[in-house]
Amino acid sequence: MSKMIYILNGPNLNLLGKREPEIYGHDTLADVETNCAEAGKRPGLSVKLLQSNHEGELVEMIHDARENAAGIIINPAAYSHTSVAILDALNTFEGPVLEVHISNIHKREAFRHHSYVSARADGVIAGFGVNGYALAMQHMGTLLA
Ligand code: CA2
Repeated sequence: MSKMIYILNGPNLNLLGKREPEIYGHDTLADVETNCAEAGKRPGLSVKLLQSNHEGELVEMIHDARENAAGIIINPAAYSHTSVAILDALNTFEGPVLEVHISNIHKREAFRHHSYVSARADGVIAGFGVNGYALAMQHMGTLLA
């Protein structure tokens, strides 16, 4: 049976592919889900991609993952830089957590250089564009083999 991976996305990422393509590219979250499902086939992983603009909803998605997912890939978006609540929720999750940023947060404004989530993440990918999600899926396959 395949192992379920939750791919969680924070605020404004519903606009992916529709605004600011010079920073975030042309692919949409639907494309990300398709690419991650493809990347998960060989290692036997299935994916559920979720997005919310609300911090508490993201916390509840992580609680849901505690019961229903073997691993979490998360792009917390702006909450990366502010949310102790999301960090605390991730600390209650027992499986691997991989953090993805589409842009290279270290090349951008100083306030984006720190991520609370990185204190829990088993790995961080930044600046690989939306391909970072599929790369994280590949690594998830290794971690859960
Ligand atoms: O590079 C990333 O993936 C970020 O997590 C994206 C966040 C930003 O606050 C982080 O510092 C880095 C912003 C997500 C906004 O998403 C949009 C997508 C398309 C158009 C407009 C916003």
